[in-house]
Amino acid sequence: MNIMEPEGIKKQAYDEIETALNSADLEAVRLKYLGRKQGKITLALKELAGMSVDEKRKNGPFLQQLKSDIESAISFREKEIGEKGAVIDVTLPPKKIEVGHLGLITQAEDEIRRIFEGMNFSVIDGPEIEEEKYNFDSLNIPADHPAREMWDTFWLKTEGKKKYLLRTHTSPVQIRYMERHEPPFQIISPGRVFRYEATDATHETNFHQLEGLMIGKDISLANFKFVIEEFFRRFFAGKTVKVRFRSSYFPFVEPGVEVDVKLDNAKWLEMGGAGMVHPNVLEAVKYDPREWQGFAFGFGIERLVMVKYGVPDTRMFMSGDLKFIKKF
Ligand code: YSA
Repeated sequence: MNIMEPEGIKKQAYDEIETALNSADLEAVRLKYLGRKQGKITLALKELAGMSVDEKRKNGPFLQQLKSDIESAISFREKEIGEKGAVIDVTLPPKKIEVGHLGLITQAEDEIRRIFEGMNFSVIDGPEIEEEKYNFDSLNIPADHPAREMWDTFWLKTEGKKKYLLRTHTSPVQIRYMERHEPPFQIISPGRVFRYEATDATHETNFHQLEGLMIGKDISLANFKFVIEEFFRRFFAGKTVKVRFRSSYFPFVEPGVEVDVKLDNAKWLEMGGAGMVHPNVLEAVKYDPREWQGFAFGFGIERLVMVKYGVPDTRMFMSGDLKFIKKF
């Protein structure tokens, strides 16, 4: 070391200490300057022995000070690294960040929305925590009605006179909408529903439904048939789907049907229920059933997606299985 340039040495040592990223880097700096055999400062101190008294007086204290300054700087940096943990080296190539994407059900909901908006339907929303009145009573299913057993219910706490539950279907949205709007209109409402029931390949406790409602003058089941077949044609684009309507019963429609779909060689799968809105339901929202009629339907979104993409088990949607999620 040229002891005539101690300021340059100090600056260089400080730079190296400051840019040290971990304790191994710091140890290398310590050895370079303070190492017992080859350390630059150590060697310079050893050189003092061969110097005159005047030179010793001139350089000795300064070198001692430099040694102690470097020691302090190293221990300060050591603490800093310890507190921060590993210091980020911005020159290293970054870790590959995996970008997430919308889940299959959300993607399907978006597609369903677009198709129905294209047929002039409005998209509306409703609450998942629902009042008994909207989930059942106003849909022509009073407390003692045996049809309540069709929907195994997660009941929530009663507040005052109001009984709350996790909605078992999206049909309460029909009532909420009709209470606030005058016909004619056509709406859909996709959303999450809950049922307290045993699960299997086609049943989950937590799934999604697509509600639809069209009210106007002279609306008939033929209108429903056209709308739903047109929806299937667009949703299952390019695939041959067969649709069948079976007579069925829901207290809020008369007549009622169930709709099954079959793709190519697959089995028939029940997609949902539908029918002409029951006069009692229309009267409950103060519509005159002699003037206004309409159809309503409720489809399982998971079921639609199962048919479209050949998903064999509805429980896969909620499994969190990354292999399944990344496929779509
Ligand atoms: C009927 C007539 C209307 O005018 C309007 C709507 C409806 C449908 C009615 N609200 C309802 O919920 N009927 S349903 O109990 O038969 O369910 C409709 C569809 O939801 C089923 O056909 C099925 O596709 C799906 N579904 C029902 N339970 C399910 C399920 N999907 C997954 N897991 C479950 N546990």
